[in-house]
Amino acid sequence: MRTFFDPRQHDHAPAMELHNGAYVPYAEHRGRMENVLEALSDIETPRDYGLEPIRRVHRDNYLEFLESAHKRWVEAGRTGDAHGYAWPVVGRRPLKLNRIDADLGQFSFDASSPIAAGTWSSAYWAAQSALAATEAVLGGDRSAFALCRPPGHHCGADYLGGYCFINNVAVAAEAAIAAGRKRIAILDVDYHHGNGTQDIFYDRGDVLFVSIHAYPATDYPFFWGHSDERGEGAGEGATLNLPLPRGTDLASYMAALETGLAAIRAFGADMLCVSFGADTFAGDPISQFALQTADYTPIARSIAALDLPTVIVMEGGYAVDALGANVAAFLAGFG
Ligand code: SP5
Ligand code: ZN
Repeated sequence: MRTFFDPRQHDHAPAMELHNGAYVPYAEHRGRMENVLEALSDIETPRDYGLEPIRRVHRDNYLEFLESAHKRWVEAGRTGDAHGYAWPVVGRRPLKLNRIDADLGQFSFDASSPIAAGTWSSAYWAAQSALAATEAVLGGDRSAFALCRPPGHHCGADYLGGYCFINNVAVAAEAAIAAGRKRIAILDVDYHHGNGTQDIFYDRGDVLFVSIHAYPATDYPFFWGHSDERGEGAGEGATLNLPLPRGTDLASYMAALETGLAAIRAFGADMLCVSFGADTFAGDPISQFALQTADYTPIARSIAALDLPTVIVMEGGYAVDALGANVAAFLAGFG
């Protein structure tokens, strides 16, 4: 399977994140990719598809903010990574506030996703990797893998969060639609609910979003991913959330997966995009499912049995020493 990664995706290097009331080392670090790159061979760098495909997903004011935020942070006399501390919980009027702290609150939803000097470059090239994998599949490959870092599924059209800045899987889906595909299914198998992807396509009938994740009553991102969220307007019924309890093992995971796959079959997709997070692994330091490395192969085999052209996009996975093996086990299921 062709695999895409750009070395500029390493540039994003926030130092710390807020976790349980203390600053701890940033979990989504470049060592993750280094472990995966060692486990895979024949990595290709993407070509540059430009900003246009990213603008199909994200609002211009958000992209302008993201590209300039760290520079504005430095100009404001700050050191370290750009970080919000006030959020407009009640409502978000389209205010034009010329204060970096206000904009950090306006365009984010959590306190664990700092913007560092290299963030824009890395997020841009992660999206280009997703576009290269999409181009491979549109060109006739059965499947392709975008080794995206930073990940993307937590960020929406105009907000970042959850270590995510550009929604790579949404960029891939929109690129496929722009190339003439009519109905796209997105299957999100990261441990956390893909709230950004859900928001982006919530009122769309041409993109089915199916997510298997930890119950948002116990796990991040809390405010999305509940089973009664089913889409709205033209998108009503085109969102399917399948939350599972902490401790979930392969048997109960597979039961939920079969439910999700049946929905994808019924939808009649002409292409599949998979948000693959390996944070469902038993040894993940921030997650609580019980999947083993070998489990990723039968999971992937079931997904491959949909027999759809498939773009696989990397999301989370923080058990760094096992990450390459877990990714390789998943990709092996696509044979
Ligand atoms: C893409 C993805 O998997 N994002 C997950 C975001 C979860 N963020 C909230 C959990 C914070 C846990 N921080 C632990 C840091 C340990 N160094
Ligand atoms: Zn995750």
